[in-house]
Amino acid sequence: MISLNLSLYLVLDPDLCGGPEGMIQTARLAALGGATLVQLRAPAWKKRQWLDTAKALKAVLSPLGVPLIVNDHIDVALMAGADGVHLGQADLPVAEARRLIGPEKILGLSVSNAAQLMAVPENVDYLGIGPVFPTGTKKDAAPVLGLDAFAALAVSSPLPAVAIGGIGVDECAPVIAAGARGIAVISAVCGHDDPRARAALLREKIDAAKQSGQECGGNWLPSTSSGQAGQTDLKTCLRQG
Ligand code: TZP
Repeated sequence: MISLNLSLYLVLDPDLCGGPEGMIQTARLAALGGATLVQLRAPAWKKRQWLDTAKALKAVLSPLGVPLIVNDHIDVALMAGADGVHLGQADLPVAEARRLIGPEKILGLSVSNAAQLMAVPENVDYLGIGPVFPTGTKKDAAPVLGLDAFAALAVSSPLPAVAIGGIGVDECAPVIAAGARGIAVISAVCGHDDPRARAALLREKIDAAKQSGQECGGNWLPSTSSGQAGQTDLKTCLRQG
């Protein structure tokens, strides 16, 4: 599989990023600033717009070594040569999506509660868990989890998880300490004057939080079996450090 660094996952929104051109420009600048993964997400668009924009994004992101993920539309991902797809709970089933995209591409799945987490099928590479905090960006978002419920899900997740929903600069450290492998953001980068500087600042906070976690034993990532005890140890260590 393409190497997967979930640290700073930029999700592009046409309204907040200024349409297709703004999305392409934002993606390029954010990747230069430290975004590690970019997702094209445009629920209101027609397919041709998806395809044209996905191809343009792939062209700017490939030279920078940043994978492109396409939300929902497997046909668009394949035609554009994207690096993976991200599915919501109401999108096409994971098993069939995997069959279409093959074993090498990245496959992500959104999860909003414990029942969905328990039901995560095989063949998924990462989870997006949220919304962790209130967000104005996704109108039909699931109920807000809050940090503690997010931590409970992240700790019991069998897969690396990114936190999504209402995350800005100040939320990076708490969600990483709660077990996120990275953060996924829209409004924290899209629509800002300087997306490159925003991405760099977010990356700095994320990397610092991961570093603190490692200094606190490094056994707290959700893909390990440390569970709730590891989480408590981490919190204690971070408070002391
Ligand atoms: N899924 C859950 S919350 C959300 C999505 C796509 C929106 C996140 O946007 P923001 O602006 O980072 O809160």
